[in-house]
Amino acid sequence: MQTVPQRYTVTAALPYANGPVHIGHLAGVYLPADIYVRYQRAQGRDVKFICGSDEHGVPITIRAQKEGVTPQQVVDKYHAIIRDSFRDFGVSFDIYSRTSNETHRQTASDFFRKLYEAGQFTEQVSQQYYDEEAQQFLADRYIVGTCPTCGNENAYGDQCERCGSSLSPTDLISPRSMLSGNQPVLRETKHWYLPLDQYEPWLREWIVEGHKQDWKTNVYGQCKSWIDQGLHPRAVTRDLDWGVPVPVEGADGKVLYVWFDAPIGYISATKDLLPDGEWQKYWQDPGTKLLHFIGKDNIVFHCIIFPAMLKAHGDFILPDNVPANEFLNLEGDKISTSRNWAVWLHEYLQDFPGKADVLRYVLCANAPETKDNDFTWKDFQARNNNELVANLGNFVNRAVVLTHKFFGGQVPAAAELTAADQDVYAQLAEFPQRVGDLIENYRFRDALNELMNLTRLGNKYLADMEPWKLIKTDEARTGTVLHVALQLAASLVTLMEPFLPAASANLGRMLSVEKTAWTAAGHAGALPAGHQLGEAFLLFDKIEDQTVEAQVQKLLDTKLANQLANAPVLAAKDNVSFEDFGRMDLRIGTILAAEKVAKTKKLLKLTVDTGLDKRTIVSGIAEHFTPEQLVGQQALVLLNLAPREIKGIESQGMLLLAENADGKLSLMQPGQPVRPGSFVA
Ligand code: B3M
Ligand code: ZN
Repeated sequence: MQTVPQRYTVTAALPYANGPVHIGHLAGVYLPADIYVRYQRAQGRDVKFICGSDEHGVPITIRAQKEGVTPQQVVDKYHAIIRDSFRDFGVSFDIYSRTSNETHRQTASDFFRKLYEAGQFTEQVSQQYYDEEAQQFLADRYIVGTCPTCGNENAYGDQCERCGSSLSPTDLISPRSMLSGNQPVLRETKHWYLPLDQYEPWLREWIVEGHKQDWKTNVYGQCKSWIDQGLHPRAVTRDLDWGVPVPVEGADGKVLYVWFDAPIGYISATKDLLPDGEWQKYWQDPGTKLLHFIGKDNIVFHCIIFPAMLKAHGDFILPDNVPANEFLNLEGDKISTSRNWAVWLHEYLQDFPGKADVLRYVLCANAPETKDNDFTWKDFQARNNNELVANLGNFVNRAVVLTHKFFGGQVPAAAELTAADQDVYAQLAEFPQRVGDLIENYRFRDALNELMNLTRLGNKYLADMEPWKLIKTDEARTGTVLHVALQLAASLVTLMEPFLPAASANLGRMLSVEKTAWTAAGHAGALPAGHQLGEAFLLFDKIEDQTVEAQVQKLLDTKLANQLANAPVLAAKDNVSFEDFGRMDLRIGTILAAEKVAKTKKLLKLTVDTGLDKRTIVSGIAEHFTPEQLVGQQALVLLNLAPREIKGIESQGMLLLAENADGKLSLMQPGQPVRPGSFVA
């Protein structure tokens, strides 16, 4: 028997405010955290659910540089988009704060100063790359150069994205600064380090011995391997002009490393939520269970570095568990912001308005809990149609519609219960505990499947009892059957709420009941005889083939755009003299007529007004343009190309076209219409 903690502090990783959030974020972190929290609240427990935007660090300044705006503009823009996406998907944070605010600056500063004054840091001077033109030290991500392993000329200072090698900036051959393009120089700089090596014995005892049983194997395994490899001092400051300034003498131009300040953001956000004297309970009282929901790339920061920081500080409790998930892929490919290979949450809701719960369902049913998983639109459609519509929706719909049809929408009285009815009630009684235990153990997919077993039970009961036939012979028995079925439906309002909060609210409206406490959802009787139901409507509707095909097409378009963006540009030709170039007579002409050349696939015969004359040009563009698309258009023409005969027609010049990387041709046209014969020079 687990003892129930006095209260829960549940955090979800602070997303970088350098882009919108996508299905991978939701599936890996925010959805499991939200299900957990909603369940605990339904159990009547004291929970604070904490999150906010991570607004510091190089991810933000790089994005600002790319978009040509300030870091503040970047975080303001994406903070709002991310916050709204979470709200629209029903992620029920008690607070969604941001690390650029004053509470956080103060809290992170104080945290650093306390460790500094207690002598918890070591200082080290090291050589780092400096851009003399930009007058800045360069973060690893700001240095590109040739990978010593694979020769990729655009490897980053911390990693080569082609061969996956992890690098340090001095490994790069011919490094260049992303700020000025110049070769950076090495300069001395001083930084403060958290001596993780000193925490190794304690971390080993706390994690390897203390949490082998209760942490997920993927989390425990990563931690153990880090510790076994030996821990090293870790710099907690950076030379950067965006972040929390290092609050000690002699640290001009230095800020806290983003991974030092970001987890402190959980504490700052709790302070933003609660008054002084209250927030401390959620971070300092040992009766509090602290949980961090994260993705697998954040494990070391939450299981090793942040706990070492908390331990060094001394005032705080440590996480009880860090239920990290693996990654979600999209249609067989790694989700990537820079390649735009993602389903963005805000775009999904534009394409599927009112269907936030459908995505919640699919992402939970297919969550990457123990291994990487794949999201496909076919699976999305199948789960919606076969599970939400045909199972859950169908059960509820039949129970409610039949009650309206046969009993005027009033819950009929139950006559004597048969063994089958009693069995259904007995099974119902077990569901809250069964679903709850799985949630308590972070097995959200299994929990959801268990919930669906309740609707399967309901469907089977109705199929066995056939109230739609029974009504012809036995109205009282029909009433009993619907009475029993409706009790199951009412339980669903509570039991599905953590997973499908909007659908739960809709079902509550349809049945005209409120959700109950979690355990009470196992007791039949929420809907007494005579209770008037609300209107019947469909909780979920079918998703058609063309709807998901459009989404697949959108992804194919992205793939093509990426291929085009990465296609090599043709090598340069040899130089020509100015005189040679001057001999070409280039003009703008207007196409007056166009027709296909008989018995050819590619040729069009064009009549072109060149200003000097109207002449015939044969062009191999019939697969790219219809004659109608061309008539009236202006185009670039080489007039003095020696005439030649093509398929018995004399072609007097050449139409010049631009060829895209995918082979598509387009006309070369002046920015605005010009007089035919206008000279091009
Ligand atoms: N922002 C990394 C990420 O978004 C980082 C998490 C911070 S949690 C304190 O994946
Ligand atoms: Zn490489």
